[in-house]
Amino acid sequence: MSDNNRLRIAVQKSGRLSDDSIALLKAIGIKLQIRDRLLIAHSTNQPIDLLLVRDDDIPGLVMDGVVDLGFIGENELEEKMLERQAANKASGYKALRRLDYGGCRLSIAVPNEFDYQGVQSLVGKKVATTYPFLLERFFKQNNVSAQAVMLTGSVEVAPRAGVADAICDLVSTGATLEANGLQEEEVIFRSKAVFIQRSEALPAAKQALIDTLLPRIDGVIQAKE
Ligand code: PRT
Ligand code: ZN
Repeated sequence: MSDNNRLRIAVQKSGRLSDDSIALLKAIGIKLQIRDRLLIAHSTNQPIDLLLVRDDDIPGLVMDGVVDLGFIGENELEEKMLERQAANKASGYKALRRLDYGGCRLSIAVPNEFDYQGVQSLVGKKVATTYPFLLERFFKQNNVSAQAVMLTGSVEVAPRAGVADAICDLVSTGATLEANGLQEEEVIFRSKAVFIQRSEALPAAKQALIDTLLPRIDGVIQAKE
């Protein structure tokens, strides 16, 4: 069993947020020994353990109080919060710091030949996405009656495959959209990585440790500016 006195931090195991999150922890003085394939990594100089998981799992681990802290993209966090609210599951968390990496936007894009005249052009259309709750919230806020079609991957090929009329996906440089003959039309959410804590109060010693980490994170971010 795990030692309950050690701070548990969920970090993406492998992906766009992994290296920056682990580099940040190292930069604030946490020594880590990370071995491939292992779910847990222990710090050798602090009472801290990392849980290395898929990013999709991180909001739920924090909201269920399985871990104390997590590094996650705001897009994934907000989507999971809406999903859990709809299912009446715990969806609370505390955002501790917005970070300087993982920047992207969640955008609606249409095929180049689509005659887009604003959001009303989406009425009656199918929009493929991995973020159905964020997309449906956008539809509702804009009084658009359209259908979100859930795809966990290859969203950008959905229009060509005849599965959807448009897509709603993460964009950073825009190269993927361009390569797939898609035009970005609406930015529905802007995201960066965030450092979050479970909403339930922690034992004093754990909270005291977190309170020493935050100024060091601020220092690292400021030094890069
Ligand atoms: O395996 P696991 O589930 O952990 O990873 P994942 O494949 O779900 O996530 P990953 O590692 O791809 O992304 C993790 C997080 O990084 C996202 O949730 C965002 O918060 C952030 N992020 C930042 C991005 C991007 N930029 C990004 N460009 N996530 C994905 N993309 C993809 C996008 O989906 C599209 O396919 O990159 C492509 C677009 O990039 P451009 O540069 O061509 O516009
Ligand atoms: Zn994921």
